[in-house]
Amino acid sequence: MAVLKCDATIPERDKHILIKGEGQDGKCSIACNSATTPGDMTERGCTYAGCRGVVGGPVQDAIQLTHGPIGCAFFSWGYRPHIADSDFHMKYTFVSDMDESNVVFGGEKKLLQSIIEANEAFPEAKGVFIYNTCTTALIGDDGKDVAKIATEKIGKPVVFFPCEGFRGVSQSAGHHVGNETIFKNLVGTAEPEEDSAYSINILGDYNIKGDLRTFEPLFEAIGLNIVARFTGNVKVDELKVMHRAKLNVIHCARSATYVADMMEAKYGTPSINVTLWGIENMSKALRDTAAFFGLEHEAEKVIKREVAKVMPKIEFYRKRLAGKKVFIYQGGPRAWHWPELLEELGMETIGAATTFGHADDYQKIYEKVNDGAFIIDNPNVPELEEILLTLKPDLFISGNKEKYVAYKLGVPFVNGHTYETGPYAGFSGMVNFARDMDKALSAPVWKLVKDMAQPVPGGLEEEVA
Ligand code: CFM
Repeated sequence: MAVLKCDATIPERDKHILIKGEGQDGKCSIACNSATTPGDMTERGCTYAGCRGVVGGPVQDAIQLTHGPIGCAFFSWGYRPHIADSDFHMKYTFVSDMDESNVVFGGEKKLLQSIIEANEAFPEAKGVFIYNTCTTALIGDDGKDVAKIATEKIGKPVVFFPCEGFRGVSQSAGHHVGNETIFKNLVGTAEPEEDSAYSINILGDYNIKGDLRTFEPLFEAIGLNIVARFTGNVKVDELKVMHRAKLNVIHCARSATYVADMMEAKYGTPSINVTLWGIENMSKALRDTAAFFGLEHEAEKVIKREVAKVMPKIEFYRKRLAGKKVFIYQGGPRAWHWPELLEELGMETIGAATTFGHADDYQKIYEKVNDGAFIIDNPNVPELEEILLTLKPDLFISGNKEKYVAYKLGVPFVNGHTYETGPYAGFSGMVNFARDMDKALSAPVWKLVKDMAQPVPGGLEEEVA
């Protein structure tokens, strides 16, 4: 019998479920990062989504041009709040708008024309990023060649991302393509006017709802210069010189380790892994980074000052949140970052899931949850409903796609992807996170829902009960 009732017709899903317990030798042997089982209504994104939406999209002064049908451009535009000093990339999206006749006769001419037109309309852009889609890959358009011709024509870097949607099993492959393409086409193509011995890149932060402003000033306060962010609030010109930083500080290990590895191989740039969420983690991130440069003393001063500012507020929320049980469903790493934050607030992670996590992500989740915790890879909506009804978490942390599932079932919800208010990074962000969880849990509406709502007769709730 399937672990979850709703999986009776897709027994393959059982391999993607694990309950932490004895006899597992500390190893999380869950099936993950593999092709979705046919019939499973997956919530995953495609390779194009991971490349255009996650890694390339935040670059603030590039023309973000989708080579494909207009729907691909529309649905990858504007949903992720990776804000920047210039809102060019959020305000506009561009597409070659492939239609049936272009599919029959080829879209290369149309792509070249789109690049030229877009550049004429927005001469302030510092480059053009072209993202390949399933359609244009299947008909064999040579976007790379078009990019080469266009670079000469417009005199700016035109970068082609081979991120056709079907290329990998999830958006995770798109991160890889995004890293590799930016590395090969931009990194090291210019030299900075000034060089600093105390310089870092922040890799794998995308400035969701302004995350950067919570921690950038802290790194600067200990005496460090940030050359480039990969890719939150970054400019094309900053990506070109990022090879000159002395250290890569990796925040999202899933989406940005690739570029760190390539920089290490080519330029010898060392890197460290950090987590910029949570009081303990943020302190450790500053400490570890500072230690590389011999700035330990400065770091301690900053940590002491900043932690003192937020601790009274954290204590306030800790009293209100302690003991609450949480189910987490994130794209990848956040599912292993949040349990640590929740623990700082006295809360417990009773279940965790990711959309596209790899084995290393699941191992980290496994090590951070207690025995009996429910771990599931890439859950679909019926599975989520069943989990929320049987596990009965006090709080569900997930994303926009799952928000209404939680609301309908009367489960308090916090958006861990794009945040309720945010930002959630850094010391000050931890206060926002705690406050949003408290708001979700204490909202009077849940009592009304529980008192007044009637389950659908014969619905899932009855069946599970
Ligand atoms: Fe890294 Fe991200 Fe995440 Fe991610 Fe994402 Fe995101 Fe996420 Mo949503 S880069 S892997 S592809 S931390 S958009 S900012 S929140 S699923 S866990």
